[in-house]
Amino acid sequence: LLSPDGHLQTQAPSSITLLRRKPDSHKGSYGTVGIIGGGAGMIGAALLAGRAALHMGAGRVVLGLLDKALSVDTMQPELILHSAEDALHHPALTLLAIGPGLGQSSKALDLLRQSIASPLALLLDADALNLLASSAELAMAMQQRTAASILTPHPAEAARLLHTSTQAVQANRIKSALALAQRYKATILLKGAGSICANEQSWSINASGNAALASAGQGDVLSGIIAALIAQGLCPLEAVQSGSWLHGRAADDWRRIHPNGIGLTASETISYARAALNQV
Ligand code: NPW
Ligand code: AMP
Ligand code: MG
Repeated sequence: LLSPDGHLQTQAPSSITLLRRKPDSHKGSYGTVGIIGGGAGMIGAALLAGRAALHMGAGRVVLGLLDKALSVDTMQPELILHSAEDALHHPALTLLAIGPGLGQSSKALDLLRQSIASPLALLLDADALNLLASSAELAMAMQQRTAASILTPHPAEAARLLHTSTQAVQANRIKSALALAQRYKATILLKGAGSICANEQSWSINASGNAALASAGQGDVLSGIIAALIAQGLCPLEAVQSGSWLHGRAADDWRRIHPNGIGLTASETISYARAALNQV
């Protein structure tokens, strides 16, 4: 790791302005996000990611749910719902995001193995990271990938991926993010206050966001946001920088009217992030 460039991101990343709509565009112009997750008891995580991707401008969102209890999201009927296997092989996907509510069953492991072997850009979050951390074979497969890989761990997930402790990750967050980028040949978002965006060449610290985001499902929403930005053409580093900035900005805007920062739900964060995207 030869002292790569780094900076503090205090303003909206300029790549957000690349997301303007052309007058003659159509839904196919804005990509199709595939999201694999939503195992027993955790369908909500996949729904949050899918709803966030729609609100952040993805042309279409296909959810592949492990738990087949749901055939429509009545709160968000725009979402296309499939079994996880069918979604994985959907012909129109621009990228795959796997992990929100995935669980760690043998079926989840098999879906992750197939996703890593896919030629599509791939975002790994939540249980996909936990499964990756416990398989040397999958870690090696990450090195063989030809398309982009994006990992969005919180500190505990990062510690599992680096086979170290959460305290060690937090004691040197930039070094940990760079080590993850190298070990998994991926763009990294190491989450938590002051999220680190990194690839093997560079890093930045996101300055937006606040402790209102310390609530269930916020990471699942952020996965959907980043996936939508990639579907619309941002490169992985731009997408994690812009996505984490917009997610943080959503919480900062919400906190202006809720100054103690208590009670922001992940669902509510989605519409604030959409407003932030439309104001840049
Ligand atoms: P502690 O011990 O609480 O202090 P896990 P998960 C630590 C799904 N979800 N700094 C934290 O530490 C996800 O998508 C489903 C330091 C704890 O030990 C996953 O698939 C929802 N430590 C699955 O649940 C909504 C930090 O991480 C550990 C930290 C499991 O994901 C919720 C917890 O992490 C959820 O998203 C920080 N900034 N942040 C649904 N509605 O369906 C976290 N930790 O054990 O990986 O569990 O993140 O909840
Ligand atoms: P997850 O743990 O996967 O649900 O992700 C939590 C999300 O909320 C990540 O984007 C974190 O960066 C963000 N977050 C949690 N706590 C804070 C905090 N105290 N300050 C800023 N962002 C936070
Ligand atoms: Mg999470």
